[in-house]
Amino acid sequence: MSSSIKWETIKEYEEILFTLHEGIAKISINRPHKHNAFTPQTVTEMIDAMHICREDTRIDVIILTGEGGKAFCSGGDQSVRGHGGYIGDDHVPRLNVLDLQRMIRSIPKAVIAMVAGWAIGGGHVLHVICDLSIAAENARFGQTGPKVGSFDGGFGASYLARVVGQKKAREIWFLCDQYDAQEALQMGLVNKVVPLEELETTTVEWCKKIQQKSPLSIRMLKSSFNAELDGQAGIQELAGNATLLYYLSEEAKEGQRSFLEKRDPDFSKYPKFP
Ligand code: S0N
Repeated sequence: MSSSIKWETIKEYEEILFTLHEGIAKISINRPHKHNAFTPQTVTEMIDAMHICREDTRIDVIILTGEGGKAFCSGGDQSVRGHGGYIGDDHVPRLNVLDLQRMIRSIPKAVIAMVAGWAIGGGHVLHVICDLSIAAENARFGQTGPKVGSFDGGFGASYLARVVGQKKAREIWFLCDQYDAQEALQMGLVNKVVPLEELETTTVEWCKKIQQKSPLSIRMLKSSFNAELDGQAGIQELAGNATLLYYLSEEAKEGQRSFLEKRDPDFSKYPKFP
């Protein structure tokens, strides 16, 4: 999956790589010996990287992927699954991938899943939540929960059903079958399929197309797509963006100025649109 694109390290971690190329951040799970299954530490590192992606104004678009070309992510690492969650060094059981899911969904920048090989279980859910998914021809998709004693009834069920339809989503979960890249394309689970050797260059091309667009427009669209599905949290996200836009207006600034200048605000000159 390697390409000639030069990535510079943003921050060093133990279980992920976090790199940058011309405003494009890449978060890559680096556990290819386990098909990039995630531990609580992997997820904590991904959450930290996502925080940086949100705050760092150099970053426009985020790619989520896995190292090695054989797996995007095979879900929770079953060898550290304990009583009530996945167990890290602190011996506390966690399902912190749910926090990561919400961050991918709410970060006001496009997140693209770059999928080579397996996207299975909780790894499949991660790509589903991303705004766009680009798959290599070797990509394989599926859920395993009912086989390995788990399920994701949140975005993993309801949002999947929004993406592929109720019948297909139930088939994916109830049968635990695996689907190749072309099948995934046909069911609208991915946006594009390319040869493995073109995966990174195509994904970066898509990122660059997004980078040329209005960031506020992309931001508003992402929260608009989320709003209806995400209930109060979705409305909060969209409304937060409306407030951001309002803060940019002279009308809102007059309100702030009048307070600081200890006078009544004069909103009379601002238009009342029909
Ligand atoms: C991906 C599969 C189909 C690939 O098969 P293949 O090619 O035959 O490779 P293997 O020999 O099986 O794998 C290579 C090595 O990688 C290890 N490995 C692979 N996946 C995992 C994994 N998930 N955990 C630990 N190790 C893994 C193999 O063991 C092997 O290593 P060696 O050679 O040393 O034995 C196949 O590997 C497969 O089916 N993997 C398991 C997929 C799976 O069931 N994943 C877990 C599903 N559940 C979740 O992801 C939970 C998500 C979650 O946290 C959650 C969140 C919200 C709500 C609920 C949940 C929940 O708990 O479900």
